[in-house]
Amino acid sequence: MAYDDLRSFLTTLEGEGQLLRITDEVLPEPDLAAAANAAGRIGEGAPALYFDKVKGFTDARIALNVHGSWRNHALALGLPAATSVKDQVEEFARRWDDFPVAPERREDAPWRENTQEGADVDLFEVLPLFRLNDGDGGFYLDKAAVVSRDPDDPDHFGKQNVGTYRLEVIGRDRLAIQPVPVHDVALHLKAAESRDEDLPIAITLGNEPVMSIVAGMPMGYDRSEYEMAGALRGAPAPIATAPLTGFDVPWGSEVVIEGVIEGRKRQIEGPFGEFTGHYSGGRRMPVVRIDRISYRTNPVFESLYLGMPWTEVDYLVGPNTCVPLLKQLRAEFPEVQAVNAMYTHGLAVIISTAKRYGGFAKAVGMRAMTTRHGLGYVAQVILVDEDVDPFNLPQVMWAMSSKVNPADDVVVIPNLSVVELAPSASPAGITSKMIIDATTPVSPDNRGNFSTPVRDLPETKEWIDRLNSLLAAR
Ligand SMILES: [Mn+2]
Repeated sequence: MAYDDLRSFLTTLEGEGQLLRITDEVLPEPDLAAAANAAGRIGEGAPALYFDKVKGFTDARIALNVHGSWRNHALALGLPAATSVKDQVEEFARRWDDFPVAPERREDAPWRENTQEGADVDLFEVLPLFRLNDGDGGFYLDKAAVVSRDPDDPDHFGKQNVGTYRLEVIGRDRLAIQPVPVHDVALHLKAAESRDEDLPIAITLGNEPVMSIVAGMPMGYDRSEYEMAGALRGAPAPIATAPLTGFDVPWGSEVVIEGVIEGRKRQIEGPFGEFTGHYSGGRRMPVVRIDRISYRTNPVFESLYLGMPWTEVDYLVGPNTCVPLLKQLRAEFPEVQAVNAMYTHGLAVIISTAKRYGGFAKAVGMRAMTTRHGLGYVAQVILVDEDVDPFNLPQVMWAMSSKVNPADDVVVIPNLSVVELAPSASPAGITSKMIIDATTPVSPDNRGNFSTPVRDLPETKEWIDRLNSLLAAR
């Protein structure tokens, strides 16, 4: 089941018991963010939250925590709500191989119903804005898909980028944007500024749920996010042409904001409580001028709470970070079994791999650091044997505690690149990185006393089934 817009997904969530309508009147601050924060503390079954009685707003519909549990993430992919995390990642990886699936261009986009242009542009009239964490410097749009094109190759569909970047509202027609250097929009902006031009952009809010997953996924520069969304949806992604920029945007979005990133202009942006679970302070960032807003009648404002894990962002960028790394590593090292990159967008990664020969696992770890995503993340890699499930943290801790001889198995490489937001980096953007090889050494790396591992008994699997059916029959 593929959803063409946010509203149809919210309807399904409600039918599955995975959307909670808050019918009491609430305060915009701190209630909205605190409720979304609380949803992340409830656990794997947490619902999406829907508010439409917010004090001070005569007209507001706010959806939070839409991807904020494994049940909701499964439903977004059209899987049964109870699908395990491991099965969701495996199904994600299977669908990845269907790339590219051409999008379907449609007319009559619902966001054409209402328009603000030029001097009439006023974000505060369209969106019920509220702050998330109590140290944030302002209102943020943190779950938008930002569309831009490569100024040096504007007709290349794959180089057109769709990404999620944090956006601070700094005026009724102005935003500040954070283009992290390892991300595609920064390349586009750099190209525009080197020509002394502005960079046109389209910002879409309230998107169908797979588009939100793809917009936060590390992908090759010239691979189209729409063609990937088609693969993951199992159906072509519906797109439409944005009226001002002519860019391709999701057909079903609630709001489409168009304008330009003004070339060579910077303004203070922040602070903002980030996906790292820490604030990033105020820094000089590029500025967006909004020239046109198109929006559905009675738009739903979708936002996302983020902070100390787990919060919605951890679900949103969990599987979508694991699978690209798995695919890139396996292309060169078919021995790689599974990748768990669900910790802080892959700042820490656990990889299970078979070993070709002694020293092999450490090479896999170094390769993970030099993937496209790894250049900005992957600061710590734990390697485990092929029979250890990297999603099973007790097994990973067993491997760490029983297989690692620190002098031989911990490798620290100084002064590598990392996103500036990484709190432990010093200076910002530079960090040492670490490989912990928790695999069993193999020849000619003859170390330790690993000759006789204890395995599950051959009959154990049969007994699992037997115990489960006896328990079910009680
Ligand atoms: Mn891209």
